[in-house]
Amino acid sequence: MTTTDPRFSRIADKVGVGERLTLEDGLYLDEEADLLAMGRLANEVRERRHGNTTYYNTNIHLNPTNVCVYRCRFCAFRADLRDEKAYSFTDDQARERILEARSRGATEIHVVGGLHHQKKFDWYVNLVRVLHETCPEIHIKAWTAVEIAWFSFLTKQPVEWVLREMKAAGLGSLPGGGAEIFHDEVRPQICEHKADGENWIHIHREAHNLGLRSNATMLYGHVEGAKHRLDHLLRLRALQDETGGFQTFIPLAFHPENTKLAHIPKPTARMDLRMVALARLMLDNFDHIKAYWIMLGEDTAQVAQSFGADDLDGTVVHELIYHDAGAKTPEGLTVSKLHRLIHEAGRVPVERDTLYQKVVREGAKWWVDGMVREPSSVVSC
Ligand code: V47
Repeated sequence: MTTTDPRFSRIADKVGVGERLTLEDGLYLDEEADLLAMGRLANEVRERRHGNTTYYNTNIHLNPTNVCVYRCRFCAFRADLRDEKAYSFTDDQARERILEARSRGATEIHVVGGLHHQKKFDWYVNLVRVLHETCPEIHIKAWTAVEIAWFSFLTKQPVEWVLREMKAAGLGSLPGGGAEIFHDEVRPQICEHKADGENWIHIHREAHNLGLRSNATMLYGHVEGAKHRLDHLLRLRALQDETGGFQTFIPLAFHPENTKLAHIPKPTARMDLRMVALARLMLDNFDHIKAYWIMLGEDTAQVAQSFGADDLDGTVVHELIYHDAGAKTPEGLTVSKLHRLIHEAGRVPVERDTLYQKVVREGAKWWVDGMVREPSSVVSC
């Protein structure tokens, strides 16, 4: 133990016997606790759940359009219709992307983008259909709750209808984006007009009720404070108690470059590690905490594996949202590089698919060597 603070000891005792931490415990951990002591405690929880395993997946990203009706102050990716950088994928481009995914041996395509005011719901649902029909074996993790809310607005149909349509077209699960910070002291300051915290929670509840799994995120390091972060985590924990439908929590560090909040410095590695540990300790009903290497950077993602994280996300390949905002990481990583990040952290890499089924491949080489790899078998973790 690196601290003698009795408040920390009480929290450690609770964690030791699996007792749930309170809002007050969370505020103390966020604002005052010794970082190394907290990291060690979070690491104990992580090792109790996952031993020495760190998960990763072979995936590819597709951001079908950057044109967006919203003007989120933290976003560097969005464009107006007539901007030089504005783009929208055609069906052929979508097909090409998923065929690239297949040729790289990907088990997942991650699809999120802007809310294009000239595209109808059909354009979005057709994209999922095209991807699914081209490569039905690749899991489609698509649309943040904010996009689902937009589709419901466009069609004047309930969220449940939107989700059923998407599922019928081939949607496999929902990513965790669009959550930002739920608290209404913060949300209007960073993403005015878009689906509020209650709506985000409602959409994930509906998805879980339809048997779709989803992820959850929290964007930190901008104008929020500890009480907003804790409010966010506790709302996620409450929904998870209700549905059990979340798979993983991903703390997302704000990247300020090219955004309306460019004056705010990027969170430090200390804050990044504190958020990973805080999430592992507070979200006692989440199986996984993801250290998304793209946004943490490879170095911090390595250390995060000893601060509560058990997953690094994947190969990614085409990343725009963070790179438009100044991320210095590569846009993708090879499987062998991911293995290195995990091995060097003293962990054992295990490839998973989107639903955390273990992927077993045959042969010693990976797609990085130009070989087509399809999952040879998938077994339950
Ligand atoms: O909702 C946008 C964030 C999210 C910036 O579910 C920014 O597996 C920092 O949710 N600085 C989208 N963050 C990405 C996302 C995600 C990523 C990886 C895996 C999964 C998953 C989900 O990115 C947005 C927003 O919170 N974001 N701009 C920025 N400048």
